[in-house]
Amino acid sequence: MSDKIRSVDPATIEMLEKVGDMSTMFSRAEEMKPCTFGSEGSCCRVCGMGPCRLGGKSKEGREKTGVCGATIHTVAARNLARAVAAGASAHSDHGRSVAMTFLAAAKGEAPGYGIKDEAKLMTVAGYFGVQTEGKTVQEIAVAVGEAALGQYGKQEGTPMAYVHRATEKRQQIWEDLEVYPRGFDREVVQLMHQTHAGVDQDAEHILMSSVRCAMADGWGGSMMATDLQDIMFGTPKPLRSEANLGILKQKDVNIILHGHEPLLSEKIVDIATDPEMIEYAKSKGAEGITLGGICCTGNEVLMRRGVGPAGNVLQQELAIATGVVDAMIVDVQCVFQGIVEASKKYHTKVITTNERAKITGAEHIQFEEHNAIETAKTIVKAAIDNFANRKGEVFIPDHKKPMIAGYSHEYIKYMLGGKFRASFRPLNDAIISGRIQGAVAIVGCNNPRTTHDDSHRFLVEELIKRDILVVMTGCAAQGAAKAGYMTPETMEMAGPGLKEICETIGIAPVLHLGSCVDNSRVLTVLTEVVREGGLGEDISDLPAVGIAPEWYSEKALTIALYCVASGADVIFGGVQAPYRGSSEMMRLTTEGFKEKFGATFEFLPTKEEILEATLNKIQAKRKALGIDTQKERVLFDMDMRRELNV
Ligand code: SF4
Ligand code: MSK
Repeated sequence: MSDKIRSVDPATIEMLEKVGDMSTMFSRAEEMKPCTFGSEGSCCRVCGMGPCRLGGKSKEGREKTGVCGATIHTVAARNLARAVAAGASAHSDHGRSVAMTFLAAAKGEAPGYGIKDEAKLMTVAGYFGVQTEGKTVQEIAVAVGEAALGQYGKQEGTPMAYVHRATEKRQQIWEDLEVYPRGFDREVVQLMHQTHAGVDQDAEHILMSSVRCAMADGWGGSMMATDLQDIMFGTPKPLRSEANLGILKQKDVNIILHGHEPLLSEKIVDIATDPEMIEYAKSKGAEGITLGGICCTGNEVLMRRGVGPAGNVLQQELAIATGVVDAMIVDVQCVFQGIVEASKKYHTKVITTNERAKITGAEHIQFEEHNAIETAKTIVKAAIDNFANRKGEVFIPDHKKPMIAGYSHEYIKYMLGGKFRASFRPLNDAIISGRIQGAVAIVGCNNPRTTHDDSHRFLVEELIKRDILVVMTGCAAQGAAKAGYMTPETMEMAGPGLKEICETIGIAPVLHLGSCVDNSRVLTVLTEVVREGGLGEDISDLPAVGIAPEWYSEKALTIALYCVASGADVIFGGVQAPYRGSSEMMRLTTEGFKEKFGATFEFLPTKEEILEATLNKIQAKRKALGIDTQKERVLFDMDMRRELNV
């Protein structure tokens, strides 16, 4: 074992002690030294003349190139492009499943699914140009479902519909730079074509195509996933829950919902809370059924149903090692093969459910939207029947923290202005007056190559202390929740201005905005803040930064590119730029992006450097807006009010 601190999360620390020399992501990361060429993006293996490892000089003193002559810049750009295409595909294929289920539900072909938020359906119909007058809700839903699915196969003509939700200034930038996405599938396929050997061999051109592909996700597939899920399952509103492995109960049947898509897990929540099923669990000797989430399936059922997050991505094997997880139900993304090996030591049934993802050694129960309730019943029963098979030492770390989740952008707006005057005005005013200095989105994963949850906690603490509002998604949000930072009490840790605003509005200074696809909610909030006025004309004017301090996934790279293309500065930490072997790529993503999009994509090695850079960026934006001096608060007396009314 190395000297590196593996985690700052007490439940994780205790579980790692408990499992001893069991193989986990933590131990394997210590055993597996990353390959330098691969980690810098300078290894190309896209054809049979290679693999070619670039970097350094040839014997003759020339920059090394591949057998085909490709430079390190081309190779690094190609590697990033393929990661972005994969990341975008993961999010947006999730969006496609949601759109297909949505359409089936609208046509009455998916029992168990329906429309929970009609108001949002009408709003979304507007984005797609669907006429609503004189039509039934069902007709509108069918038209919206078809329009959403149509975004995937669009070939040319007008860009994907949601890009028009951006500010006019931003849309113009996209048009000028030709990064308007045409249709999701086209952007991914074209990018894969461009990165085939002997096609696109210009780093900047490959990079801009990667941006366009990421845009098709951020302002397309991901945003549609969020919207359609909200319409079907309800737009989140704040609710209470608890976070960390301590939510598991020794005497209950414990079911973990893990992955990213809420289509099946929503139904599992329905079935597992059904009194008949609870009786069935009791008939097998359990006291009840406890559900827990991991990763973003966990975030989805947390946001809408209050299911507690049992942990974030690095805790999936450790959850099994508690010995009390009777079934881990998984769908897609961030579900690691190590859980099957871990499950062999205990009794946990790992059940794969999605046609895209089987794991050798796991049981597969295929989810079909046309038969969702029956599938959910079969799965919950399988978990209950497995309760009697527990083996191995049981240990549930006694760590959990209360939390509030469920901050959709609709709710944030409502919370700020009330039902009849829902508006971002109070937030803009608080930023202009300096009570809130800016906003930071801390998003993304955990990575065993950096201390688990450490940067998330550090940045939350340091930012709110300096009057910066923090919004979070993904595993980062779960990391903060496990530290107890997602409760109103956290305002005691906040600076005086932020504290005052939180007290007035009745919120915590750290808001959970949802899963990874819900980073689209961040784009929506930023756009609405710009539209509200007083803080410039575009997202690039706002004192706002996006950070993924513990990223691991290709999806994170996609998110970074669409956020930068939208005008938001992005900083990553932990693992460094996967294209750093190319000085040209490093320039293009920093100075180059600044010139084009008004924002940069940077990788910084330490949490302290991330904090410093974030604060500097926020202050620079405040200065440019002319709001860098904190304004004195003026309390109006009656005479002054009368004067105002004149
Ligand atoms: Fe090597 Fe060029 Fe083939 Fe890449 S495309 S593996 S650099 S020969
Ligand atoms: S689950 S993509 S580890 S945030 Fe969305 Fe967590 Fe990152 Fe997966």
